[in-house]
Amino acid sequence: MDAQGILDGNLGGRVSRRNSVTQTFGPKSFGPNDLFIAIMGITGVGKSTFISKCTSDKVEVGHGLKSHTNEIQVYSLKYVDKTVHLIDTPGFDDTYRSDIDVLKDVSYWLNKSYKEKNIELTGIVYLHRITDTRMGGTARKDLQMFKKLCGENSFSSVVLATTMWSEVSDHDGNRRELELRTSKEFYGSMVSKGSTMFRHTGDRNSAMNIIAHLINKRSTTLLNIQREMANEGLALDETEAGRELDSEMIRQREHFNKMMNENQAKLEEALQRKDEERAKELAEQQEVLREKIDAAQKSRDELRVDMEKLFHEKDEQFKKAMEELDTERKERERVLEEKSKDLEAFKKAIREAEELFDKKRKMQEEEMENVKMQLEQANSETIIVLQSAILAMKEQEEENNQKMKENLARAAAEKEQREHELIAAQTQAAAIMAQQSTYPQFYNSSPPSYQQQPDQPQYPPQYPPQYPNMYQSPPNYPANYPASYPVTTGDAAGLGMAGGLGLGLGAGALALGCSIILSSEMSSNRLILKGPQFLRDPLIEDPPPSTPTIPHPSYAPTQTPDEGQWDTEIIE
Ligand SMILES: Nc1nc2c(ncn2[C@@H]2O[C@H](COP(=O)(O)OP(=O)(O)OP(=O)(O)O)[C@@H](O)[C@H]2O)c(=O)[nH]1
Ligand SMILES: [Mg+2]
Repeated sequence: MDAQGILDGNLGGRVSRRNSVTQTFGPKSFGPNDLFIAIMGITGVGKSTFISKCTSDKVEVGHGLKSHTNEIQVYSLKYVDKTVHLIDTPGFDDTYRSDIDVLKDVSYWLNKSYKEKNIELTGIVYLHRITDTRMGGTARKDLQMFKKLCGENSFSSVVLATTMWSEVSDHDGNRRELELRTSKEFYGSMVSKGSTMFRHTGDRNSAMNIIAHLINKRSTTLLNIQREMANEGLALDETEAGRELDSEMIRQREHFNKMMNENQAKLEEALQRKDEERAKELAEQQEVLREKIDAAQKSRDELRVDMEKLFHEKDEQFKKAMEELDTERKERERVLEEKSKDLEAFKKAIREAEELFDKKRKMQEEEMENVKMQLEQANSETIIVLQSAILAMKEQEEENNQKMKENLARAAAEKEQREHELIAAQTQAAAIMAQQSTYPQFYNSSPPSYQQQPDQPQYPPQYPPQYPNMYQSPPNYPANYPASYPVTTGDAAGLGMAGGLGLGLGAGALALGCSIILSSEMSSNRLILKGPQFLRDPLIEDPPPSTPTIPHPSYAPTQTPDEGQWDTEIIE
């Protein structure tokens, strides 16, 4: 493609060159200022959305029916002097993957990070949709698995956060929250062992309050699955979570077996009746059931892996996936380089074409001047010939100029198109790089700083003097604290209703109720203040003057964080 080509309307084919830039990602070590928080819950509860509120990284959020987080991803953010790594986990009931794969992925990450990087979690955020009308089979199973995965000793590092409050009425939300909190089968057993319930209202403040709550605990925890596999050398099927899943699969297999037996009787009956069509249909159903039973058995076998085997299996998968990503990245970089060179060459050709256009126009003008001079000196015989020659030249010139102008305009449009293509190629290359750098194992590149939004308060607003009071949720709110005092009208209705229903809300449960309400209140802008005295709602009557303000111990100033107080160690 050259200048004349452009003026002639020939924009040329794309040049193809092979060239690639390779970039390696080395292992990263973590220090005491690296804190790890896992975000868990069944698929679609809003784990990725929650993370996207905390970090400026692009987090893949699902908007369709298919599950979006297929493997573990780590997103990091700066929080004062800490780097918080949020671990986005795949949810059970994933539409693509079996529960076994999910358990394997989660166990792999937790054990690998613990064994090889000495990483213990600062906390776990377990999300649940408050919109769910009941704790369905999957949610129940997932919660069971989650409890077994963590173990009672880690319950105090768990935040049980409910999402999608905008989609539910206060009445329903309060009722469901109360049921979750009080039922032992749901959160009751965890809350009684130190888990804290939060309402996640869907905004950044709310998400960061939860993160800050866990950071303020200033401790890390060793999960059941880590202790069992990494310390005690148990195979996955011997761990509590593995056993839970195994018995689930046995239940499934028995269920399918029962269905098969029932089907078999129907099949024999159909054969006796010589109802071939029905018999064929039932035989096909039997085949499907047999496949399901085989799959359940295969999954059970897959659970029989110890930590070393699990590492090997996953490392191989990881290596393969990394190689695929690397190939894809190189290809995208090649395309990117090709496109940018192509675009540069094209821009140069356009510049030259514009110069050539000017030159040609000047030449035409000179030629025209020449003919005009001849016309001045012409005699009556040649004057007519010259005049018609001038006319023809003018017409030709106009036509040529018009064409060249149109071709230049087309070239400019093509240039714009190629610029867009280049940007798209850049975005694609960046996406693959980002994927590589956050790929399952560990976050290997420097995390982006937490971006303060101009209209959002700083996290934390004044650090360290008030730290950690501002974000601390009082886990054991004094039982004798007046119920109406820190409660909003909606919450008061909820509590009143709870009392009216006589659900056995004792002082302890009431205390926990207040704790939840405070947690949810803390997540709104207006309540980022210290101490219970600031938590009153203007709509609620002030307590009688005689009511003493009871400072809760958790509001007492604690030590300013310094590296020595964190449980993690520097990893070389
Ligand atoms: N109304 C409302 N919608 C939400 C909230 N959180 C998430 N969503 C929506 O719920 C859908 C699923 O959210 P995700 O963040 O992808 O859920 P996930 O838990 O990461 O799902 P998986 O990756 O499949 O396990 C998306 O359409 C979100 O926009 C919330 O607090 N309120
Ligand atoms: Mg997700």
